[in-house]
Amino acid sequence: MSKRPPSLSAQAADMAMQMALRQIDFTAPPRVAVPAPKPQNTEDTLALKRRDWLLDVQECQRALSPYASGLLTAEQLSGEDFLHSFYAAGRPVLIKGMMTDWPALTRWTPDYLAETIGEAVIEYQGGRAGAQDYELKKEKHRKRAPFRQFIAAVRAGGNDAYLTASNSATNAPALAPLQADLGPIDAYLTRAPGMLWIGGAGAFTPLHFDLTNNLLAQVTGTKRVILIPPSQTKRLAHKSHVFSDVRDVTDEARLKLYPQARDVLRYDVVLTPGDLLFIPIGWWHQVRSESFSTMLTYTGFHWPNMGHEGYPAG
Ligand SMILES: O=C(O)CCC(=O)C(=O)O
Repeated sequence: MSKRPPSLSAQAADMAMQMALRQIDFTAPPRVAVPAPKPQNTEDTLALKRRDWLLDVQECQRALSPYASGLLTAEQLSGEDFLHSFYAAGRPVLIKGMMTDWPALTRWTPDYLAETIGEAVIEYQGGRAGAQDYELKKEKHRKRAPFRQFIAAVRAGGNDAYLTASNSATNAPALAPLQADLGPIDAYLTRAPGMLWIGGAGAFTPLHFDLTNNLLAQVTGTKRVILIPPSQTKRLAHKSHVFSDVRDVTDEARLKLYPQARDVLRYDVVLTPGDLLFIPIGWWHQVRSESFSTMLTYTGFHWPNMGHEGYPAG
């Protein structure tokens, strides 16, 4: 039975809600103002050390079995299997073969996108080259341009301009013509619209975690994702909101500053067109586009995804 697509204003409201749930935009006032627990005395410090000890021991135990650890690749995973083995378990998985009938997989070249959206003005994250804090200071980096001009900029490559999930709500009306090229992923997701990412080779999202479970759907080009389990947090200089001061665990200069991040347990994965990557809440990740890339992210799962409630935002 075909469902009527939601209206554009409903889509924009839905995307704004999804962004709020991810709580990546931390310049917005926190919805739940729980003060960050600061270790004030030796009792608190000892409690933290004991928690880190337990996380390490549990990680070592999981490493005993490939059923319990590692990043698995699955082919056309059913909703039941996804729920029981990955969503409920809080375990990442790379899933292939779920997007084979999406027209976008063959259509979404830079030329096609530029022709389809043309001169419509869109919002993107700009002025990122040379800035370190473009995720932390998202608002400062919001820019606008005719879509065709934006595509020309990302085609040239680099990290300066990137259309990200934080631009989704604003861009919903302008980018609506692209919706027809996407398909549903009914096994895992409601029909809530995804959030679009468009960037060039070199676009980089620094190390952070999300406050929701998140499904990445790669459409065009390739992206290299590094996933790090929550058990490794003590090695990642977690000071600001959901971000790691390490920023990039492949950057020797950063590793010199944060040597404890060298030995971090990590899983590297390259996303190619048609791949889905499930990133559970709290898993650290950094993402680098290896070519012109388009991708959608979804948080509208069939199962509860409200872990952000009560996050001590600080
Ligand atoms: O693809 C990217 O650049 C970042 C995606 C991401 O980190 C996220 O959706 O949380």
